[in-house]
Amino acid sequence: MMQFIGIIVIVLNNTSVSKINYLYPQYNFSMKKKKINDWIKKRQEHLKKINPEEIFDGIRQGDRVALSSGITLVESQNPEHRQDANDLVQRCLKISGNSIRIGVTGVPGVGKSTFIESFGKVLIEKGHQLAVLAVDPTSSISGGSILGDKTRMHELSVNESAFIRPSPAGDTLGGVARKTRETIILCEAAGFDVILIETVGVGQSETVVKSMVDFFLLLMLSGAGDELQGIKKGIMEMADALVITKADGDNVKKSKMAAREYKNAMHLFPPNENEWIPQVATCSSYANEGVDDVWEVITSFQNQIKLNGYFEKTRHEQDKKWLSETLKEMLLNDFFSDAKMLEELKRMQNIVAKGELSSFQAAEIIYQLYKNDGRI
Ligand SMILES: Nc1nc2c(ncn2[C@@H]2O[C@H](COP(=O)(O)OP(=O)(O)O)[C@@H](O)[C@H]2O)c(=O)[nH]1
Ligand SMILES: [Mg+2]
Repeated sequence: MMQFIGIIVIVLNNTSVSKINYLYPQYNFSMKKKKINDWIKKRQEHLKKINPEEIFDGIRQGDRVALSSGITLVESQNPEHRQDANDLVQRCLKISGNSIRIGVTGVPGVGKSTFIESFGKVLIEKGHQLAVLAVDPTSSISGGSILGDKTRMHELSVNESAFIRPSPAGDTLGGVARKTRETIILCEAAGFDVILIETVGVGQSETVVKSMVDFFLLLMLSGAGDELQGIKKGIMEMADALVITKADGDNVKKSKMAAREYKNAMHLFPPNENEWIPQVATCSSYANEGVDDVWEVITSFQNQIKLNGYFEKTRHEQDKKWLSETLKEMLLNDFFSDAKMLEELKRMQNIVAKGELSSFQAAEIIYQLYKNDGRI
């Protein structure tokens, strides 16, 4: 009887896979499943062998394999790895911080990855070591910009002075951001002195990236209205420099005009506390024009705010912010992974829906229950 059931299950499984394959011939799901399982197995075996002390020694010597293993440890979703990851980050923290952290943002298609490729080459020629990270909360759903980035950053990805790591997968933007922040520390400990963080322009991710970088670069297209570009005024206000991309061919004149308009618009923004005046420029990654100038702007920014103390001050403020953010994330995870609390929440949702209690009263009751459970 058991064998019989087993056969039926297999037959059903095969049918459903071939049905999916028939409906979506562009994807081979049975192949994909095997590939994913192999990858997970390989990753788990790899993590078993990881020893934070050895990784730290490797990272300190600038060993890329060790750095990749360290990042894999930091990114691991397995709670058993958390302590080792914390140990590693703690060790790296002591030799980190000696870098400029740059956030690069703009709507998809504006030319971020292509810009990073040519900007990266400029930096490497100047003797810098460059790490490129990404914060893309959509990458775990869509499969991400990983593929696109690898092809756009072809030369960088094979250069010994550059290290490219795609966005970590995660359920929440907060989770993705925490992992990226820890990855910055690991990269710095490995000797990378310029950290570029590419973000997809989807609103919230910009704010999160702003809170982990020293310099925030906003790339814009000429000719497309602000609304079209999905860029909110708030994001323009966060920018330390605004660069109009693709200023080549027929686009040169339009780009210069757009730059002038943005310059005027930015005069109206309130002045920055660090006294930096945001710069507006144009560039073409294709023609390699204006790319050097962006680095010059960043260097003068760095000189100015190191001199007036805001470089350190901002980093300390960011550390404080991240302490509370991480704590919030931990508390939320603790609550929402508790079956008893979730059951109570569901019960209260029904009561609130019937109008027997207000949302606030219900929340208070659940919170008290959580507290009395000794959770806080
Ligand atoms: N003409 C021109 N096209 C560019 C330039 N930079 C990028 N592109 C093109 O714009 C498209 C989007 O570029 P990509 O770097 O992937 O944008 P991202 O989505 O912001 O990372 C690609 O087709 C690029 O080839 C440039 O400097 N000039
Ligand atoms: Mg990209």
